[in-house]
Order: sequence, then structure tokens, then C-alpha cells
Amino acid sequence: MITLALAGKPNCGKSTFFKAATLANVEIANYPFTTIDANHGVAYVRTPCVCRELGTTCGVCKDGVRFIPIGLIDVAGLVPEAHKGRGLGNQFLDHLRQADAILHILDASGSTDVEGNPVGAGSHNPDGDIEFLEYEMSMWLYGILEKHWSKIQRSSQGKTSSMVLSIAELIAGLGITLEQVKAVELESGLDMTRAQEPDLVRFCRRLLSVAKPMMLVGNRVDEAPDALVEGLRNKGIHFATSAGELALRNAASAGIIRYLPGDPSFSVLKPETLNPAQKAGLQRIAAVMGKFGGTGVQEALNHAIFSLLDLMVVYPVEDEHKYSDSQGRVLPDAFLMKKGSTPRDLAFRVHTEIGEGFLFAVDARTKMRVKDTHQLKDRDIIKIISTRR
Ligand SMILES: Nc1nc2c(ncn2[C@@H]2O[C@H](COP(=O)(O)OP(=O)(O)O)[C@@H](O)[C@H]2O)c(=O)[nH]1
Ligand SMILES: [Mg+2]
Repeated sequence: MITLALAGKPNCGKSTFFKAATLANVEIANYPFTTIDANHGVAYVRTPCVCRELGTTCGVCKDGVRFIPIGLIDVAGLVPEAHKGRGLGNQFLDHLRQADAILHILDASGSTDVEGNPVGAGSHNPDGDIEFLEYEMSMWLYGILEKHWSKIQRSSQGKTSSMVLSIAELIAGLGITLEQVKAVELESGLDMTRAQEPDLVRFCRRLLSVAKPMMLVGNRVDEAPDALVEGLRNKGIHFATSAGELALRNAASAGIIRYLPGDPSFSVLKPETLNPAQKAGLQRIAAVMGKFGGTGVQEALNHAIFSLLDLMVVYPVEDEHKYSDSQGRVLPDAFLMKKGSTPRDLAFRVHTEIGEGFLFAVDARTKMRVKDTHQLKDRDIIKIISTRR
């Protein structure tokens, strides 16, 4: 499963974001909430379901809104010099292995210092926190390379191509591929055999930006002074109120409001059940949503999947006329796939055996056969013909 990690200093709201994003989706997408361990969960990206466009109803989406599961990891908070073992040290970096992309959660309210200690809203400029995650990650990766560097040099006998292979082998477990190492080595123009510490640190930074793309989420925006928000705005930051999203999802689960994650606003269903404090709380959230176009939590997840990772949604079906599987379930699955994926890739995604027996595919919209080299498009509905089933 495509997995995102939430990283940042302590107290920026990672766990609140995690809770908000993983909690109430059980009912929304009717997908089992899986806690693989304490800080792994299932979140969802939001997309308009194709069923509406096809003039059918699928039974999976909610009012035409489809939620597709992704993995989410709430990574241990990190402090400056974590790569040297400070705070929880390298533990957070270990969690990043499984991540396809990273949401760097910032405390946009400036209520916490660089170590995450509470200092009062507006007292710490979050601008200074932006750099440090990339720095810590680069130094962590550099530390791994450095530890094995003399061995890498010896075993590759001064040949750059062998060095690249050895590096890729060493860091394969971090979710960094040989192709990525090769591409960054080529782009760097670096003579690996003579690389010095600053060269390698730069190399590590670039490699991480390719293998673990990162986006900035300015959380706690509900308590952020305007001056801080304005200062952060031109840095490509996505603002969020995780606490607001959590409250809304809880209220929606309780049937108090009507709200789907990612909606720009909500409506109160049972005003009579609210006490004055709850009313005021919801009004505060509504005001923040009005200002930022929503709570920002769903938007951040969607941005990571559809923009940062550039994934698309493909619907596999077995009956191209009814858009259903063999049991008559309409559009039961929606897969997130890399752009450039082919019908054969989709077949393997459905099942290894289906992939191995792949013959051809049919575009369910046009009922036309598509070649296995054909690149799938976003929102494609595809029937796979395979010798196996
Ligand atoms: N006002 C406000 N407080 C938040 C928000 N997100 C988190 N917090 C608070 O920030 C503190 C730290 O949150 P937590 O999720 O434990 O942070 P973590 O250490 O990064 O996991 C808690 O007191 C949260 O209630 C938010 O969006 N708005
Ligand atoms: Mg936490």
C-alpha cells in the first residue's frame, strides 16, 4: 500500500493529524481500520467516483465521493541533532523506510520552540523549522554511507558504476531504488571515487528528495497569528487544523454534523443536542475553514498522493458492461497507480497470477481492446483478460 509518513518536531500535532486522518474513515469507506502497530494506520485519499459519470451507483462511494485507502505512519518526534542520537534519535528515521512520501508537519502557530517545548502562541517562528528535517534526514543517510564508505571503495576498485551498485545495495532497505541512486549520481556529475563529505551530504539530500518527496503542512493554523500565516504562505505550505478535523470527524460519527473529510464546510444536523461550548467550538472551526477553504487535513493527503507522488486512480472490473466484478459488485476497487502504468501492471496489482496469465485488456468506457504497452489514464476503468483467474 502507498504509505505516507508524518514527521516533525514534538508537539507540532503529528498524532492529532494521524488520529484525525485514520479515525472515522471506518464508516466512510467501509474499510476495516487496521492498526498494524501503535503508529501505523489506514487513511484515505478523496476522489470523485467514476460511477456518477457512468450513470450508475457503486455502493462503495459516499454521495459520489470515493475514499481510497493509503498507509499512514505517525513517526516519533525529532529534535535537532537527532541523527547523532539526540531525543529518540534514529528511531524516527527508521520509520521513514516504509514511506513513499513525507508530510513535514510544522507548528504554524509558533507555540512551540525548536525542540517542541510549549512557549506560547506566536513566540517561535516556524520558518526556522522548515530546514531541519531535510538536514537531519540527509545527515542520517550520510551517516550510513560514511560507515560503509571504505568498504564500498575497496570492493568497487575505483569504478563509479560498481560504487553506485554497492550504495544502492546498502540502502535498498530504506526504500531507495537502484534507478534512483543511478539517476541522482548521473545528475550530480560527481566523481564518486573522490567524493568528500560535503559532496556526499549533498548527494544524500538530493537522493532523499527524489526517493522520499516531502511537503510542508502548517498545522495548528487555528491558533496561528496572522503575521506567521502570511510569512509562511509564500513557501508553498499547506495549512491545516488537525484538531479541527478530529473534532469534525468525531461529530460526524456521532451524527451531530454532516461532513465528509475534505468538504469545505459542514452542516449541523442536530443543533438541539449541542451545549454552548460545543456550539462555540464548531463555530470556531467553521471560521477557520472559511478562511482556508477547509481543515486542510484531507487536502494535504490528496496533495501528497496526486501531486507530490503524481499517482492516478484506476478501476479494475470483470464485466465491462456492468462495470462490476464477477459477483456483480459495481466498481469494487479503485487502485492508486503510478503514471505510465500499463494494463499488465494493473493485472499484477490485482493478483500476481492474473498478471502472469495476462492476455489483453479492454477499456470499459469504449469497450475497445487496449495493448499491454498502452499507458493507462487517470480514472480509467479496465477489464483484464487473463488465462488465470
Ligand atoms: N489548536 C490546535 N491544537 C493542536 C492542533 N493539532 C494538535 N494540537 C495540539 O498540540 C499538542 C500536541 O499534539 P500532538 O498531536 O500530540 O503532537 P505530536 O507530538 O507532534 O504528536 C496537543 O495539545 C494537541 O491538542 C491543531 O490543529 N490546533
Ligand atoms: Mg505524537
